[in-house]
This record gives sequence, C-alpha cells and structure tokens, in this order.
Amino acid sequence: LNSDVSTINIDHHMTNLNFGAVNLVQAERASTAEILLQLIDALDVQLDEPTAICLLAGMVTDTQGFTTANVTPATLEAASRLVAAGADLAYIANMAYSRRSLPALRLWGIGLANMRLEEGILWTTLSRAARCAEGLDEVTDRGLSSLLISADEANIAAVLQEKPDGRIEISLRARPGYDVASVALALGGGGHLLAAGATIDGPLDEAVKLVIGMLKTQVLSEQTEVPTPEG
Ligand SMILES: [Mn+2]
Repeated sequence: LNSDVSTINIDHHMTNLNFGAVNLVQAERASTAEILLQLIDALDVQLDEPTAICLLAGMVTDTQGFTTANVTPATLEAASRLVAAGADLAYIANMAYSRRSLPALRLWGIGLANMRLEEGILWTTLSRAARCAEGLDEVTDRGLSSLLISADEANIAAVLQEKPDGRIEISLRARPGYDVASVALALGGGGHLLAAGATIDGPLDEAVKLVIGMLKTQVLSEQTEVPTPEG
C-alpha cells in the first residue's frame, strides 16, 4: 500500500489487529457486508440493485448461506432489505455454493483421496502439480475444508494448498467447542473460532508438519477446558 494513503479498515473478524488509520471492526456482526450496509445508511447513500447484489453475495459467502452461529435477526433483516432492493438470494446462494468447474471437482477428488485423520484432525493437501494437471493454476476454490469438517470423526479440518508462488494457503474449520482462529492468528492469518485461514511459506511438507503440530497442541489444550460456544 502507498504510505501516503490512509487505510480505512472495515471488518468483522475478531482477530483483526486494527491496523487502519480508521477502524470500523464489529466482531459481533456475521458479515462485513452487514457493516457496509450500516455505513451506506449512515452516509445516506442510495441502495441500488448492483450494490444490493454485491452486499448480499458478501453476506451469503461470509455466513455460509446464513448457517453460521453468529447470524442474528439483524443479519436477516439486512438481507431482507437487500432482497427487496433487487438482489436474487436463490441465484447468489446457488452460484456461491452449488456451482463449480469439473476440474475443480476432480481436484477435490484428489484431496479427498489423500485425507488423513489424526487425533480428530482431518486434513489433506493439494499440490500445485495436482492443480496444474487439472488445468488449474490459481487457488480459487476454498470449499473443500467445509466438506471435510462435515465428517463425523472430525473436530478440526485443514486443507493446505500450494499456491503458484510456492506459498501455502491454509483453510481451517472447527466443530463448535473448538477454535481454529488462534492457530490462524499465530500463523499470521485470522478469522473466526470455527472458520479461519492463513498463508505461510512452503514447502508443502514443512507446512504440514508445522500446522498439524500446532492443531494437535490446540486440540489437546481444548480437551482440558470447558468448550465455549462460538462468539
Ligand atoms: Mn468472515
């Protein structure tokens, strides 16, 4: 970022470090789009259809289709206003969660075939070579970790993907009562108790050792504590 430009930091992640010159961080909000809608109201900006579509896409993807534990009546009221302003909820939800390319699905197959379960941590890796073999380059699909955490045996799920630049993108999911935000934050990333992520240096096998080791330590520490609901 150009240091002459002030940073306005708008976010809903509890791990946000308030790095902006101005910080509008509301961890109690289910999505950043909800905060933007408040801002639009406060600035007396007209809520037109393209804006409503973008904000509803933000809400749907941040809440996994309004299914995360932090969704409140205020979230649904905000979504209701966006639908009234012309945003198509069924279309947006379908595009966000039910459409993907065949190569992306094949890549999931590779990830699923290589899953490993250790101490309640269900994890897998996707190498750059595997992605290139399917004709994919950039990491674009982040849904596999959500599929992994649906396994009955998993308390924590992790997907480690090797990016084109050799760095490793980590996507973490937890079952209620567990916390992946603290591990993500320790790795230089962030997120929520139940969904978080980070990007770290490769190579992939070193990243696996580091991340799975940290997750095992985290799970051990949580087994001695009373589980807390997601905040
Ligand atoms: Mn979020």
